[in-house]
Amino acid sequence: MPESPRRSLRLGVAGPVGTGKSSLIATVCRTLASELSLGVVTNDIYTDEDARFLRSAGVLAEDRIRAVETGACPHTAIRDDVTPNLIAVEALEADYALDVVLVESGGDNLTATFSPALVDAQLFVLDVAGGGDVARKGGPGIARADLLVVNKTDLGPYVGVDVAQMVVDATAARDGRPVLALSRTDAASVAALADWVRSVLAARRAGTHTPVDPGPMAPHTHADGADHAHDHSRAHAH
Ligand SMILES: Nc1nc2c(ncn2[C@@H]2O[C@H](COP(=O)(O)OP(=O)(O)O)[C@@H](O)[C@H]2O)c(=O)[nH]1
Ligand SMILES: [Mg+2]
Repeated sequence: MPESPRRSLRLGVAGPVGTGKSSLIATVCRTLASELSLGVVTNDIYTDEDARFLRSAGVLAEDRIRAVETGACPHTAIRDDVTPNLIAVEALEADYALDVVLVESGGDNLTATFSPALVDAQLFVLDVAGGGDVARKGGPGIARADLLVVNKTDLGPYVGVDVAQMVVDATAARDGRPVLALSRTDAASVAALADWVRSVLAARRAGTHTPVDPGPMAPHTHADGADHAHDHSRAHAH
């Protein structure tokens, strides 16, 4: 079936809680909203906190920012059953002629990634405050997301992290895939992030962008054990 002319570039933003995903999305919107038509879908477990934050940042019209409440473990909604997210993305695309939709994951551990059924490309966000060794721990997002962001580089001196070394370690874990050292206080890094979004959009429009599945989650258990009723055995065996 031919793709709808209104189909946007769907860009996933994954990474642990607090690494700066919502802030990064706000920065992308602030930087690109004057040249591209943008929309955002957030994934919160029980609230629409991220959508509220982004709406209050005032970077896009409020209705261009939609919340999906996942109600369970966030990686389920971006990987195993992407239907509620796809519905939200397609509704945005139907309402606006969009160039790019950014989908923020609910924030999980180091191993949650988006299914290529939901997004065309994805960023994985780490921050320097999470420790300089985190990039070496690997995992599908760190190793194979389309772009790895090492965020909050401005905090390096305060948390005793050598940002340059962290970028070297991250690059080594990625087999040549790109790593971006980012801080919202560093205009050059923000410009580089915007350029990356533009380049993926251009590649997708030229038909030269191939969505990549970073791979399933590693086996894991959940702290809430017996009460945890979801099943994501398609992605991995417990
Ligand atoms: N110092 C610094 N703080 C940042 C930066 N980006 C985000 N933050 C802060 O990090 C915290 C978590 O950011 P948020 O975007 O909510 O993270 P999320 O949970 O991944 O969506 C907030 O207090 C942000 O203000 C940055 O570039 N530098
Ligand atoms: Mg957030």
